[in-house]
Amino acid sequence: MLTWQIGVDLLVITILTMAACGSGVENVADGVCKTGGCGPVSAVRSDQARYDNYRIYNVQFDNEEQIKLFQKLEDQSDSLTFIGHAREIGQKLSILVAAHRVADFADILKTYKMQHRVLTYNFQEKIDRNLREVIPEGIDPSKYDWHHYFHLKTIYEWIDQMAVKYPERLTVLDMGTSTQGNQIKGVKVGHNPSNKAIFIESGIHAREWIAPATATYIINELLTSTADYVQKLASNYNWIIFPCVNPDGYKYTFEHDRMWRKNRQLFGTCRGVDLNRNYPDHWNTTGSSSDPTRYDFAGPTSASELETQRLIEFIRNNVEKEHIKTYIALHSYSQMLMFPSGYTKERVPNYDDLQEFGKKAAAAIKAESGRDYVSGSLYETIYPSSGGSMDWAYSEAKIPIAYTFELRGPPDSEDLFILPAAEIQPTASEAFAAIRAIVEAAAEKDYYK
Ligand code: 0X9
Ligand code: ZN
Repeated sequence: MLTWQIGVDLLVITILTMAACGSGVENVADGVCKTGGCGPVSAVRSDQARYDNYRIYNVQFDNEEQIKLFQKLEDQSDSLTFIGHAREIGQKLSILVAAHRVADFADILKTYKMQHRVLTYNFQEKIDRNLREVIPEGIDPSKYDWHHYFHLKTIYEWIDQMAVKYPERLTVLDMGTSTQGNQIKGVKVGHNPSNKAIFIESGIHAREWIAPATATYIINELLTSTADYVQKLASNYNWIIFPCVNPDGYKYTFEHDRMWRKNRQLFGTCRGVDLNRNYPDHWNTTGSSSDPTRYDFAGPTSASELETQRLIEFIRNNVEKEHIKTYIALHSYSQMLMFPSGYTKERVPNYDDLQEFGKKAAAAIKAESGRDYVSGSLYETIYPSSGGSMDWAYSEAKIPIAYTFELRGPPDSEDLFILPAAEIQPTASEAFAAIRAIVEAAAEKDYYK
């Protein structure tokens, strides 16, 4: 019976796919249309999450009653995806509301007289458009660019190809494997053993596709740009860059759920640890959850996850040897440049320097693209959270210049994490301008002596 049902399922999928594409099932890979004329192909996959008629609301909290109500609401419901938690008066929060909860949710807003805006009426449209911007797996990695999004496999093949092209300047690094056995691959650009190193981590959150794309953009710039300042950055520093430190999650966003954030560790009936809550620095003390169903689940214990252990081990083994003096974690969205700490409002010893460099970086972005980025300590800027990689890198690995970037879009983005591919290049370019500003300002203050 089961076999028969599966057989029918597959048949229906095949027929629908052929009809949708008009030219055969071979045009569809991983829910992505190769010809561009397929429409929302993901609709025909039986095992892909869909967000048809899901709405994004942006709500504002004007009193304690509303805050308490929304804290309760988040606790009670898995059909409301909160992008952050309800915390303080004046705060604005985006919430993705499942289609079947729209009426109920609108009623709550009305009943409690809450200021709000609807940012998006059908979130699936955003996802469908975004999936059409993905180049199918299996393409020649020389076609890699910053106008589309790419599968993990293609990113890794592109890295290997760049290593062949630039053998003197690029070394492929292997951090080890993830929970599900995927490689965590990175690069070192630069070979002068006395250079100080800049470490960049991205993709710790699976759905933030702009982060790995920005990391590969920076690798490419360092290797290919003829601009004077880039040449200088490439020859005066070594760059250690891991574009995808959560490969299982990243793959899952392409294959099953565009909104997945955590790793894919199994906890009975649900999965995933938020790897940016799993680090052993004031682990699970604030802004994280002990519940594995939550998006910010800190894990069963600190550093419980293989991906966390791999990164910690890599940094411990290399921080001295490679003179790592700067740690950058790339995320999206909200347009923020944040430094430690995440878990406390107490200021770190070099707060003033980090604030000054952050301000310079935000000014560099403003000058380049006109975009507004806010800088400040993580606790003050976005929300309190503990167990983040940046806090660990700063406090335990003693890397004195540490930032977490929240890349585009703006805090009230209608796309949430689904940044249109047309914005990859400008976003990556402004992020690189910010890193340049931080590195140059830190150099002036002798952080790389
Ligand atoms: O919540 C997060 O992990 C980050 N925001 S995101 O929307 N990209 O998920 C920012 C906070 C990072 N927290 C620490 N590093 N402590
Ligand atoms: Zn993130």
